Amino acid sequence: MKFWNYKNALLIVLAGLLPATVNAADAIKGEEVAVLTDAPEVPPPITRKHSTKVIVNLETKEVKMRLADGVDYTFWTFGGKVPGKFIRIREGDQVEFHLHNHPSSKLPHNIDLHAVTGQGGGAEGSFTAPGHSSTFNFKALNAGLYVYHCATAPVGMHIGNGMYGLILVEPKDGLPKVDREFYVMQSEFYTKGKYGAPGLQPFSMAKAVEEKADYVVFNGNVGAITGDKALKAKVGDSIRLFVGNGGPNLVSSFHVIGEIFDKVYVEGGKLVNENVQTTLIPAGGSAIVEFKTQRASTLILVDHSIFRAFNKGALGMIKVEGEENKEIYSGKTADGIYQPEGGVIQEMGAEAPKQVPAKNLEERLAGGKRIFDTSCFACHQSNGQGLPGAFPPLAGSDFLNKNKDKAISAVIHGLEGPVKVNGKEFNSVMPAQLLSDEDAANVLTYVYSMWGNSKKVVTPEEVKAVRAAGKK
Ligand code: HEC
Ligand SMILES: [Cu+2]
Repeated sequence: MKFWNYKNALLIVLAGLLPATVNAADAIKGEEVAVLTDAPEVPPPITRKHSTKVIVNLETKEVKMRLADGVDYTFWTFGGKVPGKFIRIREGDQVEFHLHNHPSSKLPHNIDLHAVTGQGGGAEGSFTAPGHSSTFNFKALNAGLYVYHCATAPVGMHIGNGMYGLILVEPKDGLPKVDREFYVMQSEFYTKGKYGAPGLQPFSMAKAVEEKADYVVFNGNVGAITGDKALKAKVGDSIRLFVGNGGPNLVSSFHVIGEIFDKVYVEGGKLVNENVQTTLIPAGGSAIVEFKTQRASTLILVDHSIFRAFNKGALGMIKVEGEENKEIYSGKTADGIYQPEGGVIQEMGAEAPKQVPAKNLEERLAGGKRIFDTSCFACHQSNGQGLPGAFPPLAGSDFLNKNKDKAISAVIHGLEGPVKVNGKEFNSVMPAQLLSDEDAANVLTYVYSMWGNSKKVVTPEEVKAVRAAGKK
């Protein structure tokens, strides 16, 4: 055989071998129906080592649900909740996607999966009228954590009403094993009434266009993962959060108060960053963050665009149970007095500058409103409604209305440990408010005059007496 023939024979053999090996790993073997979960649950990790045909069944549905305490909203959903069902597949899988639009829907919907390489990410093949189903197929070419959303016109309105979720395409070799995985998705809502305005709130197109969100939330409503509904973990657990941002408009500065992310899969892709405090998650984007819990505490999830966290709802919790570890964090070990220039400065904080006392109830209420709007509303919220699981309500609060001295003491001395307000337990810390007797009297009189409270009047003399009696 001539050399030429050898070479060709070799090439032919190679050409035969190469595709064969690629095909063996990539061949679709068998089929399965995808397990879908509601947030904060995540479907179990994929353990199979081959590609398969995955059948996904997802239903669009328009449902009225809670947006905040006393506030309802008609959400448009993938699977009946916001965010939509979590879908977990493996790189190389062949997906047969069935989108069903519930007969009770008022509108047609479709789905654009960012994990799809194809026209409209599937939107073009999935436009579905109420009471109909659409089927399309795609191959999961790229591993990563991807957002999906409705892309029916007006697109902003379908996304703004809750139509988004996450699909994870696990890399062929899987993700490293962790103890707990959670699904968290941020998004905003634009309502006719402002934050906390009660009743069924319609969508505001005008505010959405101006990007003036009334609510910024994790997992579809204010308090979805706080208090009793906090995510739970144990000391020593490795935790992985699949974090998405549905938008429709805002970029999230995702941060967990009290933790450092050991790893961030930046933008939900392959690049891993380490030792990260805050990670930016674009609208229509994601991140995978991982950390290990080292001590018992309540970790607070926030959008560090911080007014969103404390005034619009972008706040969640992970309760980590187990040992406190004083070496990692000691808590306060000393509370000393700091007087670089003698006692003068302290005086100033509490009492000076000398104030003109209120001459009548009207002036007391006006002064009180000013204090409330600067010192109290950030925690107790603008209508005194509080934040479930975090800050007790002042509106209609039995604690407040029952005992004036205790209310005064809470304001001037602070309050910590378990308290019951309207049957709900709070166990947190209210810092002492640095207010003069006059200001404390004004703000409490104002609070008592508002939101169905008992209209008690608090005088500076009463505040002075409680101050003199000291913290009980
Ligand atoms: C940094 C957040 C924060 C600020 C600011 C704050 N509070 Fe509180 N407040 C709390 C927390 C937390 C509690 C519950 C404490 C506990 O769990 O023991 C509380 C409890 C109270 C209570 C008793 C419980 C109830 O709901 O009736 C009153 C009254 C109260 N606060 C009034 C005020 C007033 C008036 C101001 C402004 C001058 C104010 N607070 C500022 C966080 C805050
Ligand atoms: Cu839609």
